[in-house]
Formats: sequence, C-alpha cells, structure tokens
Amino acid sequence: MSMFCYQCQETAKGTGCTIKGVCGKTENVANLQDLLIYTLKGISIYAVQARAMNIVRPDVDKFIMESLFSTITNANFDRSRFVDRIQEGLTLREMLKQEIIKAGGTIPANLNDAAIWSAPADDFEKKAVAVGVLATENEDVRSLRELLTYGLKGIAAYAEHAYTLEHKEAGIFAFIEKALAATLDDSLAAGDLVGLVLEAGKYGVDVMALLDTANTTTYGNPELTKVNIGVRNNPAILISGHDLKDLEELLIQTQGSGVDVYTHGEMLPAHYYPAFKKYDNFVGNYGNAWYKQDKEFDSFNGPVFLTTNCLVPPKESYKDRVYTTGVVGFEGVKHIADREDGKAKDFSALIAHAKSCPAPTEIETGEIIGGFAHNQVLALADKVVAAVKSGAIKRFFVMAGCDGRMKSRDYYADFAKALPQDTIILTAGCAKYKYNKLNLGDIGGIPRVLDAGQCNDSYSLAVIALKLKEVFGLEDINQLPISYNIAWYEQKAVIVLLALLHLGVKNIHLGPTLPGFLSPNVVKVLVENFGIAGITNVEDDVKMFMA
Ligand code: SF4
Ligand code: SF3
Repeated sequence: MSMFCYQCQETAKGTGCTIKGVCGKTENVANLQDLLIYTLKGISIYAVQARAMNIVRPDVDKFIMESLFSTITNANFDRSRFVDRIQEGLTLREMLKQEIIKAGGTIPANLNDAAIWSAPADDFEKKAVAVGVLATENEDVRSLRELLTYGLKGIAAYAEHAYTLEHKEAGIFAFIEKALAATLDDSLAAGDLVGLVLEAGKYGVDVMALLDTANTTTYGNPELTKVNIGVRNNPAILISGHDLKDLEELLIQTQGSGVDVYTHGEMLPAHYYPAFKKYDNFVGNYGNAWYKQDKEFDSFNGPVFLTTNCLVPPKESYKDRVYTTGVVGFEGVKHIADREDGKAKDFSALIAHAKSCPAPTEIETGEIIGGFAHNQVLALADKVVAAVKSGAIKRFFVMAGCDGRMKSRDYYADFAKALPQDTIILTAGCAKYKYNKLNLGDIGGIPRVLDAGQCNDSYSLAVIALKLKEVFGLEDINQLPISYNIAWYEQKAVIVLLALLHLGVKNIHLGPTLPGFLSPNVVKVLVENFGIAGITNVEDDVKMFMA
C-alpha cells in the first residue's frame, strides 16, 4: 500500500484508495496532504496553549484554515504546493513556540511528535508514510478522528469564503485548533471524540451562518431568478467553484471587454444575488455539476477558472485553458495569484486568453429557476404555510449535498421524478443538477424544486425549517413534514450533515453509500442516536418516506 485516503464518497471499493485516488490524486500528493494535516495538528498543540495565554496569531489561524481547505477532495493536486505549505507550517510552528516561551510559558516535555518533528523537504514523503490515517490503529478511534478532521475541513472551507469577505469569528478558529490537537490525544476515549464531533456540528452551523451574513451583506439576499442555460456569440470565461469575491472581481474586469462570463457547477447560485445582476456580460450557467467538466470544458472553447473545488485532472485538450486560484492547484496549470495590499486579483491574462478563443458551443437552451434561500422563501411564507394547511403540499424533501460521477447517483434523479406531485424538494449544493432541469412543475405557483444555493446555503434550509416549526407551533423540528435524503461526496457535505445533527434533525438518509470512514461501531452510534440510514431503491424509499 503506497497511500491511504478514504475521505470522499467515491473512495475505492468504498473502503479506501490505496494506490492512486479515484479522484486522480497521486500517491505522493495524498501522502503530502497527510503530512500537512499532521503538521497542522502539531501547530494546533501550540495554538491551544498560546490562546490560553491570550496569544492569538491571525497568520496561524489563516494558515490552518487555508491548509485544511487545500486538502479537500478535488481542490489541489499540485505536489509542490503541499511541500511549500508543510515548510511554511514548520516555520509558523516554531515562531508560535518561541512566542509562548517569550511570554513566560513553559513548553511541556514529551510533546507529541507532530509538535516537534522536522525534516528536510526531500524527506517529507518518507515522513508522511508514518503519519497517515492508518497510524491510528483502533478502528473506532480512527473513524472518529477522521470524521472530526473532515468536519473541520468543511468548516475551514466555509470560514475561508467568509474570511475573503472580511467576516471572521475567533471562536471558529479556536475550535478548529482545539479539535485538531484533540485528534492526537491518546487519552481521549471514543465518547470524548463523539462529543467533539457533535461540537463540530455546532461550529458548522456557526460558520454557515457567518458565511450567510458575509454573502448577503455584501451581495444582497438571493432572490427568485431565472438563469439562462444557453449561450451567446461572444468569447467567454467559465467560472466554477464557490468563491463569490473572485466572481465579482472577474465581472468588474470583464465589463465592456467584449468577453462574456458564464458559471459552472457550484457557481450557478451566484446568479441569484442582486449585486451580480447589473453585469450585462454575466450571461448564464453553462453545463452541470463538476464531474461533467471533462466534456463541458472542452465544448466551452474559452478559458475556465476554478476558484475552489471541484477540479477534475484536466484533459490535454483543454488543459492550457484552465486557470486556478486560491487553494486550488494542478501541476502545469496556470495559477492566478492571491490579492495583495487590498488590491483585486489580476485577471488580465485570463481575459486576453478568452479574446483569442471561439464562443462557447451551445449544449442546451432554456432556463432554470432558483434563488430560494431563507429570505426569499420566508417572503413566500404565507403562501407556503397556506399550501401545507390546505394539504396542497404534503411533504418537503431536503435533498441537499453533492453530485458525482457514480452511476448509482441516478437514484436521485429517479427519486425526484418518482416523488408525488404534492411534494416539494428543498435543495442546495451541486446535488441539484440531478433534478433542476426536469421541469417538475409547481404547486400553486411554488416551484417543486426550491434551490437555496451552494452547499453552504444548506444553512438556509435549516433556517426555513426552524421558521416553519415556529409558525406551526411545534416543539420539535422532527414533527415537521420534512424528510432528509442527502447526497454526499466531499468533506463540506460532512460538516453540513454534522450541522443538521446539531440542530436536532433525526432520521437523515445519506447516500449513495455511507462513508467508508465510518466504522461499524460509529455507524451504530449514529443509527441509535440520530436514526441515520442509507438509501435502498427509489420505490421503497418513496413509500417509506411518505408513510
Ligand atoms: Fe480516494 Fe476520495 Fe481520497 Fe480521492 S479524495 S484519494 S477519491 S478517497
Ligand atoms: Fe459540489 Fe464539489 Fe460537494 Fe459544494 S462542488 S457541493 S461536490
């Protein structure tokens, strides 16, 4: 075995990628990611001690957040970026340690190896092999440590988006560091780790609320919007990922340039924000969820810009048209540098490149509808409540989460089609692409698929549920006529799930397969305490949910 990774839904055989990632991640990148996480845990040991002495280093917080984010599935495949990060991490770790000593603190003897190891860059991969996921021998402890770590990756990703819009919360950084350090603590029993996993859910709610505030105060509240899925006859740039600030700066810089901008994948919900509607070159959404990029980037003809996950290793036919930024990376692909001194990123190369390319090839025509984040749905609350009371709406289905290339995910399209006409789908994340073009109709003017936005906007779905609970005077969120059939793929979906558990939601169904990183005993805990279950087949599941 040359690597071990089981953090995402498509992990090999449902148990772990051991030779090469199904996602395309190479063995050396996988191992360096493990070593980076180990380094972050070591830094966190000092960060916890420092914080207790009122020493807070914003550079350390930021480094940990961005590093966690960079190890999310389909974010970064570039070996050299991980080597650089590990080196930077070791330097920060030493600086933090010296600062503690300078402030009169004592560095404990017998610190964990993660806090004291060092090695020349050439030896990183050798070191990495000893510190990966399998270094924890007990299967249940390993499962809980990884579940916690993946939840932290999701928190870090959302915290990074909020941070970019100048919204941050010290408590979120403090929790990330406390929890990372805890994953090294052999004195913690499984019960303690379960407690931390559930606490991560609380911070999942907090960070999504923070990002919601960041997005809505900067760009306005998402509103009901029809998004064009056809093309125009101008050269264009395709922007993907979740970063709205990158989009804003790109729109400003392309204005009047003759270059159009289209969204792909998780950038689709940007169209729902009022702030972006003033750009007449912001044409529409091109294509579908991330995994179809190998075909859709080809036919788009112009440059594509990945602001966050999900990047698929690019085909040679369009690799020279791919640009990454932020935590995203791929060897041999052009990378747009971070902002400096409050200045915008420089997209001139991207725009010049677009001008030399033909316009996108049309792959579909028409419109899709979305923008049903909490503010818009609550504006329709009277209508929704009346429809529930009259029986016109029998049940809501939260089908948030991720899409992916596994054939078994056709289940979600079939499930949406098979749902009775008096049901509404509440969605967020790229999972929506399985049914947002099916024309499932409406109930008295309320569309049967209500898209709240990106995966982080799952927060909106929780706000809506809590509001309905209040309106109907219910004691428990689980008394609402809402079922949860969530599709997961990467680690942001892990934090969305933990956030829902924190809010008290029970009986969530998770598919298309249960996470490979959950040991049988951890699954048992989740089943017994939260009623978590998998999926079976469309017919039986629809019957079960509607019963
Ligand atoms: Fe395998 Fe997923 Fe890890 Fe990639 S991220 S190596 S597909 S488990
Ligand atoms: Fe999609 Fe990658 Fe998860 Fe943000 S973009 S939901 S998979």
